[in-house]
Amino acid sequence: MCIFCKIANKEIPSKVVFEDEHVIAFHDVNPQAPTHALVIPKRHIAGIAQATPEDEAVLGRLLLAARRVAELTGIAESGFRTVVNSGANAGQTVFHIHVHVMGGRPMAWPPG
Ligand code: D5M
Repeated sequence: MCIFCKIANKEIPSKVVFEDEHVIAFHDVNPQAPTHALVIPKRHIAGIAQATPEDEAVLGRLLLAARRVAELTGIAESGFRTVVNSGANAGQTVFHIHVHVMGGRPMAWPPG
């Protein structure tokens, strides 16, 4: 079982920000901003590149949960960034799809 499936199953502890039937959000262990959480589906999907039409609803739920995380962590009004890395070359290291939610500092563009 992958590490994020273990977090979703509570086999590995995490600092949960938000959870419902379909998704769970928790603080990133290696934060890149004052607030940095990850939103994942409880059902394993490796990444955007592996998503199918069956995943349409849960992919929408991830972004709505990202908004909820921003509200709960107090970064919704000041602005926040959502990132989904897809593939090793893009920086994906955990192959269970996750939306990074980052805020609490100004964000530069383009990203590295
Ligand atoms: O992002 C993967 C992210 O997952 C990276 O920012 C570290 C984070 N990570 C890895 N293991 C854990 C645990 N156990 N708890 C919380 N956060 C974790 P990527 O886009 O794949 O590079």
